[in-house]
Amino acid sequence: MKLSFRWYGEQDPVTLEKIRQIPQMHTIVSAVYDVPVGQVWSRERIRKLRETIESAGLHFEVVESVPVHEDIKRGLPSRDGYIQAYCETLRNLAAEGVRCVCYNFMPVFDWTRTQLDHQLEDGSRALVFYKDQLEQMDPLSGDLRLPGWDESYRKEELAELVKWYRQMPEEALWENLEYFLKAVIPVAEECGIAMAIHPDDPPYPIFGIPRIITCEENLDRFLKLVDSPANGLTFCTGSLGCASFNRIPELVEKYAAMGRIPFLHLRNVKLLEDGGFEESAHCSACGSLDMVEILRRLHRQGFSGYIRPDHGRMIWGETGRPGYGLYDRALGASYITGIWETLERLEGGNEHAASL
Ligand SMILES: [Mn+2]
Repeated sequence: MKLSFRWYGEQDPVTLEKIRQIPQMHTIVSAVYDVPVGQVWSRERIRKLRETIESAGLHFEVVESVPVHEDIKRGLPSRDGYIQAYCETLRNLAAEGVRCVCYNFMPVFDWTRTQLDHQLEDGSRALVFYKDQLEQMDPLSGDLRLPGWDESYRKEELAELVKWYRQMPEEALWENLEYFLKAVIPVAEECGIAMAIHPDDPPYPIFGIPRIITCEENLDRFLKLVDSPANGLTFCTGSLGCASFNRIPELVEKYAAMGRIPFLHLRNVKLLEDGGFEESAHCSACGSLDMVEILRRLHRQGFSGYIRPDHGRMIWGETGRPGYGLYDRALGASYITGIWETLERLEGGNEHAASL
């Protein structure tokens, strides 16, 4: 496996120099952030990003994310132009050495939490999803905003979009996803990029808007839409794992064995009895997922893709982008490398698995 870490560019308070000092760090996961959704990322912009990352002694092989324009998800006639632009961005990324592109197909709202700074018992702060808080949120107000969501909508536009999606059947979203994949995956194959869809987070419909990348049955269906190694998953243990119907170790093993996990987000969540959840520290004892079992099954399959610690809590007084501070994610990274090294020793290095 190759250890990676998300970086939000020059504005990120977590600098490349700091990330470089996390033991075994290999690849930066980043994006060109200031190009409007739907427009082409130029070779020059990507090259500049790559050079910045490489000059800090790291690689730039994974992009998270190239966002998919809403018109593609809605299946509007304008989608063809946006898909063309998407393909051109992929070619430009490949030409600059990018090997894997994460994206998602969630309508309007990206990942959703009800609070970003909930104080846990030990004094750390974490992202949480509480059912009672969710009931207080009104998606039609146009006021819902979370970091990372597309900020370009005006209030009224956002409300209109929500209303529009509420009458969209799930099957229509599947058709639009298939249309997108049939255009994009051949280009990804041709230029050597693995496309990696991120599961919906949380993995069930909220606010009455359809969500489809949610569970084993749907992941199977997704992978069959275009049956190619270039059509893969960003297997996010925390997103899929915040629904108790997803058995994470089994799923990780199944899709890794199929060669369909180019990229993995590793984090733990603590499931609450009413279906809500809290993001927790990475280690198994802190949440509901068995992280050793997940990594053991991945290791057994000779996993050689990219792993990054996912969200971390805010600890030691750190402030910054919720979920993306340095300290707790660095602890997560070291926890992952510790388990991986143990697996290499005890189970033997799989000849297919690139050692760290
Ligand atoms: Mn994730």
